[in-house]
Amino acid sequence: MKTLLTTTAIILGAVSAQAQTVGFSQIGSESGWRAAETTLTRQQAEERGIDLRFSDAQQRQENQIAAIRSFVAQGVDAILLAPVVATGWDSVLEEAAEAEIPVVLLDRRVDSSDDLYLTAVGSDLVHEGEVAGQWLADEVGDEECRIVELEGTTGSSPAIDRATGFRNAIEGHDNLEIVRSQTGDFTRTGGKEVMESFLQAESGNEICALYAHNDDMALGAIQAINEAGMNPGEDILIVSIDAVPDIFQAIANGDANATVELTPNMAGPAFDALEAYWESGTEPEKFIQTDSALYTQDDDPMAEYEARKDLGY
Ligand code: GYE
Repeated sequence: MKTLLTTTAIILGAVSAQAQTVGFSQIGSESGWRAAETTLTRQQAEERGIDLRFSDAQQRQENQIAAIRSFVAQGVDAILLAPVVATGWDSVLEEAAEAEIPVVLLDRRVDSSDDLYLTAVGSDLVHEGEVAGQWLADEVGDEECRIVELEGTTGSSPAIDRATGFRNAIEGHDNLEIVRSQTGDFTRTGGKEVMESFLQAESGNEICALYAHNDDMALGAIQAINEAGMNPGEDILIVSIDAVPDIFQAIANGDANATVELTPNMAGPAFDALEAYWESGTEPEKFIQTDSALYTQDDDPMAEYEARKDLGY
């Protein structure tokens, strides 16, 4: 009897662990933040005995749709999706729903009906833009300030919402004006190239501040500003979003001024929600929100750098 129970327990344990297979359709590795998200998702899956099937979409929606279809065909137990853009997901999400495979969205949103996914884990993207805009408004006071903006990937929810949030915050501050805005695709190279074109186009005119939708673009822009013989963080104020380690080094050097934190650990809350759902059918909230703290030169940037530098950025 005793041996039978032990064997059953082992089999059951093994089956349930083996059964938890999760497909992860990741956008790519356009930024240090996304690389850290991938690292932490792999770590979280390993710690929980989840078999993670990873797919890198190289920034292309069609690759993500193909990956989701392949996960459905494999009969995985859940799908994690970081959607590169906000639109065009209805049909593939319907296919996963028909196969009764729960989908959890990570860090970005879709415009599909929320009954097509189990939950979405992410920050309040509009609020992030508002925090950045409020910091700049407080920093420059009544001074005239001509702002250039490095936008994220066109059509992505962070690019749309962070632009909206920033404009909400500077509304009513007539001394603050966005004079140029263009996508740098969330990459350092994109940030550098577009900032170079802003500096050329605005030569002779003063650029007071740069608002970048993520730190990687800001770090590329800092290079461009330095190469143009100007002082980033002084001649041009710089505020961005993510809180990657390198931006804290730049803040410590005076090359950048402020960043809004976005935790790369989206998988923790996502797997918690999935485990409760698998175990007891508990339906999570439709949106699991992560915090968005502001960091400036007053927040011991080198200590923040040290705390983050080994997190897989
Ligand atoms: O801010 C950026 C990445 O989707 C919110 O994507 C995320 C953004 C993040 O490229 O670094």
